[in-house]
Amino acid sequence: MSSPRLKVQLASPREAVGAADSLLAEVHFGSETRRDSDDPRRIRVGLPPLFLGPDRERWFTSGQVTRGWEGDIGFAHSDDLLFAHLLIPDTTDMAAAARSAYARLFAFLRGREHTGLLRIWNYFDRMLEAAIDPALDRYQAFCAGRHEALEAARIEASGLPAATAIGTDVPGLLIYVLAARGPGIQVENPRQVSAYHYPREYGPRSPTFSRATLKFWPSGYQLFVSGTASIVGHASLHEGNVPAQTEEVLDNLDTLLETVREQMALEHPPGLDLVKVYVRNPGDRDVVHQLVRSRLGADQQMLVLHGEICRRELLVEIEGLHA
Ligand code: 3EB
Repeated sequence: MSSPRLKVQLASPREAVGAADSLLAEVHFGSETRRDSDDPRRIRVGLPPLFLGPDRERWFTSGQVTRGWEGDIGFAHSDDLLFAHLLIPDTTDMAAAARSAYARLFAFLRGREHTGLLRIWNYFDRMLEAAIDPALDRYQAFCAGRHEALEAARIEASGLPAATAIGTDVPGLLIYVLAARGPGIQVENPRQVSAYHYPREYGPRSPTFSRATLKFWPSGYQLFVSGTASIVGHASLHEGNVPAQTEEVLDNLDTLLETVREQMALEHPPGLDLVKVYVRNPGDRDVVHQLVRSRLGADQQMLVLHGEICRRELLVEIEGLHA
C-alpha cells in the first residue's frame, strides 16, 4: 500500500526538483499564465510574488506518477491523487468561459478513477470589469457560468469542494484541481454564511465552493482551506483598513480550524503547513506579511502574491493547506 501523503514544498527559481519521480505538480507564480506541453505537471500562473524568494509550489505524492493530456486537459496522477488543469484563453464572455471550462472538467473527471474533487483553483483576468451583461462584473458572470455547469451536470450547489478565485493581470481562465478516488468532507465556517447561500446582492448565482475540504487517509488527513477574506456573515468588514481585514481573515481561519477540531474530535486544531496570501495593492505587502507572521509564527511557509479579490473593498485573502 502506498502512503497517500501529499507534501507541498515552496521552491525558488534555481532549486532542483528532488525526488522528481514523485512530483505530481509544480505551480509556478509569475508574470504569465501558461502550461508546458512537454510536461503537464508544470503550470504557470500570472500572479507575481510580492517578495523575493520562493515562487513555486511543488506537490509530491507517493508511488508512480503517470501523466498525459486528454484533449486540452493536462493531468498527472498517482494511485491516490490526480492533478488536472485547463486554460480557456479567450474570456471575452466570462460566463460562457466558466460554463465551458466546468463542463469540460466534469466530463474529464467522469471518465477517470479519481472523481472526488478535493480542491479547485480559479484564476482569471479583469475580475471586476463589467461583464457582457453590464449588470454584472466578470466575477459574478464567472459564478453564473460555474453554477450553470453544475446544474447541467446535476451537481448540488453545495457539492463543490474548497476553492480559490483570484483575478490576474494576464488574459485567460486557468482552472486547476486536485482530486482523489473518493470525495472529501466539506467544512463550513460558523462565522460566515456558506458562499452558496450568499444573498442575491452579491450576484444572481451564488459562488459554489465550501470553506474547506477534509480528506482522511489510512495514515492521516489533509485539510484544504479555501481562499478566506474579511467576510463575516456575508458582509465585507473593515473597508479601506488592511490591518483590520488581515486580522479578520486570521480570525476566520482560527474559527475554521477550531471547527475542524471539534467536528473530528481532534486533540488540536490542524496546523497550516502552507498559506498563500493574495494582496490587492502591492504597497500593503509588508503590513500583511508582518501580521500573518505574528499570528501564524515566524517559520510559517508562505507565498505572498499580487492578485485581485472578488469584491472591490476586499484587500487581502488567505488560503491554506494542512498535509
Ligand atoms: C468569499 O468568501 C471570498 O468563487 O470560488 C473565496 C474562495 C472567494 C473561492 C470562489 C471566492 C471563491 O466569498 C471569495
